[in-house]
Amino acid sequence: PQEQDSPGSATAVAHPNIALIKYWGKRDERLILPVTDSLSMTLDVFPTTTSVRLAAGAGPDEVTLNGRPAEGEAGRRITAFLDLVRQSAGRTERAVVDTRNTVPTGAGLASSASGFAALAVAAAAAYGLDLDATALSRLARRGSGSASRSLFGGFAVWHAGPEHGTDADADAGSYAEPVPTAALDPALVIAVVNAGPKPVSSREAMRRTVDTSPLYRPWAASSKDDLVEMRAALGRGDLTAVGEIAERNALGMHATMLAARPAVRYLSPATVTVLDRVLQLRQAGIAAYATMDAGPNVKVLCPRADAQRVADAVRDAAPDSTVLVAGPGPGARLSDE
Ligand code: 2P0
Repeated sequence: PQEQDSPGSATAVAHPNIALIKYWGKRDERLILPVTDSLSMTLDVFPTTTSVRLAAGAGPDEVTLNGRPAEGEAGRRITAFLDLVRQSAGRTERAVVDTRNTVPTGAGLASSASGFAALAVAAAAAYGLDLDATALSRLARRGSGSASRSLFGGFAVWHAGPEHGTDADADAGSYAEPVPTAALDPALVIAVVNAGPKPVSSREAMRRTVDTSPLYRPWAASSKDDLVEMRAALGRGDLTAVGEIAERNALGMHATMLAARPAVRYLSPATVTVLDRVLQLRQAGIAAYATMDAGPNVKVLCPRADAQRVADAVRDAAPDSTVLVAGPGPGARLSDE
């Protein structure tokens, strides 16, 4: 509900989200339409702050990422996204974009989710597009699929949208929305075992998995069932079931990649060490469950009351990692920074 700073200029903040039911695979690369629905928790750590200011005169957009000019693929994706916003708004001004990530970029820690969610909110306001949260979610999706979910705080589901029909129907049907939950007090213990950039982009890895992995279709089918069970578990506030479903869905996703040709393997020895410790925690009666994205880092879902004990155990298992405790965080919004 905040007002933008001035006409043609706006700043937005967004947080990353971690999927408990994963998005892995597109059915349309241009529109970023996923094969399956996915469901995530938005975090209260690692915000991205992005400002967009319209500038007079011809020339390319100026994009700064953590104080340095954005180069290569990152710069191209941001410009392509701004082109889409300009086209929707019927405007032509170029933009000066300044974005600050507090999370390592490209390390499987959802920097593109917070990044494109913040950019969608700031750019829409700067170019005078009056969009509600659903429309902003759809727009953010065009930057990076997972960004559609960071429009919302807490738990959000991203609908794949209708498989048949026109592009316009598919686009309209593919957005995120909040998921109703009973009282839950979850924490996500994040073990950053390696903050370096990933060896294969998730975009390329998804494409290769869909095109070559014999395990892809079975996982996509089972993910539909996982989503139904996950919604039910959230609805009754059953964090143990939420964790169980999330862990099996993530391991299944990694199995699809391991079966791709050539294989995509994001998990490292440190990942497996942490997974072993999570299993030991469960044997000791703690409802701790792991999920991993396009990188070796492990996120452990557990009751908030157990988060310190889980964090200590993970630090002990992987002494070279950085471990922090996150909770559910807010959706993307304009800021007066
Ligand atoms: C997710 N991931 O659901 C999944 C799980 C990584 C593993 O979304 O090509 O950066 O920009 O739509 O959203 C990472 O992929 O991919 C991702 P694009 P994105 O969070």
